[in-house]
Amino acid sequence: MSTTVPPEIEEHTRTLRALLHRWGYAYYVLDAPEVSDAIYDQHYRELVDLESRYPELVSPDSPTRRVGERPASAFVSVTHRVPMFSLENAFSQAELEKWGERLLRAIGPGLEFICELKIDGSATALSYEDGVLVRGATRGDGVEGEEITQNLRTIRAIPLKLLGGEVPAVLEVRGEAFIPRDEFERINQERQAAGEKLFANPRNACAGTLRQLDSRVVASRRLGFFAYTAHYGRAESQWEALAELESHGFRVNPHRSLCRDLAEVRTFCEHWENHRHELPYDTDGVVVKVNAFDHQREVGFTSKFPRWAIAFKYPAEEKSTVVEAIAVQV
Ligand code: NMN
Repeated sequence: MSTTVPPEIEEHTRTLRALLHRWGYAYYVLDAPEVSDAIYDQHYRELVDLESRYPELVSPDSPTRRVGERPASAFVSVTHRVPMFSLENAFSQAELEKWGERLLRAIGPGLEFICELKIDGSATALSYEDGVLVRGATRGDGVEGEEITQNLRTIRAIPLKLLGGEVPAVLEVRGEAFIPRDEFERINQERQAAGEKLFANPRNACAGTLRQLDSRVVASRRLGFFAYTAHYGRAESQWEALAELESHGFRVNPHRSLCRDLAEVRTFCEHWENHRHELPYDTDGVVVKVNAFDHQREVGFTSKFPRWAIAFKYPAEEKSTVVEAIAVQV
């Protein structure tokens, strides 16, 4: 940093940033604000003010750097450090059980499954180096995606810098960016008022938003993010990996379950098939994985998919909203 910045100002800037990071994390990831909006905003404005008075103080991990920058002219292709595979689907409990029984035969006693909600958004890859977010990309074809770092930085639940004392030199995170239902309605109302084409559903709205060349548009929409995979971490199982992601400051979906048998897997899937509409975001199924990484390695991959994971898809629903609306009016 330049010597023209008084050391006490430098120190104060660091303190402000640390406070805003902590309060943003409590607010956006834990859903448990530590201070009022007025206090948060007052400190935020103070930091903006200092950074504009002393541009030497601006750093990429500052909470003020989430607001979007100049529009890009095009997206650049990037090769994922670890390919992003797609999952085999199970469209019925019978198919899911057939998959589970095959694994039971291959692995035997001690096999555990983990169930996670399948969020209906856009799969994205985040790369952290020495704890700092250096790149974010779309899934693309799983091998190559488009670099959309600037857009992903605007999502408040994505840490610009990992939390926690010891951070790995490299951490590859996978997660789902999504648009909550109420935000989807708000965006469509805004588009209708502007005479623009409406988005068909939150998933399309999310994909369309992430491919905006102007990250200020992305910043103006409230996207959410749930992390679900960590590569190069310390965990020995998917359950531990999710806890590790939480310890680094990511939002991980709380509705997950470690299951000792297929009956427990079935109970989880049935529960969420019936209760999914109570969630403020769309889900289209449940991802079931073999929990232990040793067991995952033991069964490996087919030519297309990992053998140790499957996506249980809820049956597609009839579009009955209009009928319901009429029924309510009568
Ligand atoms: O654009 P950001 O900084 O994320 O803030 C958006 C809104 O969210 C602001 O109104 C701000 O007050 C609020 N917010 C509140 C807290 C808090 O701890 N009360 C934290 C982050 C954002």
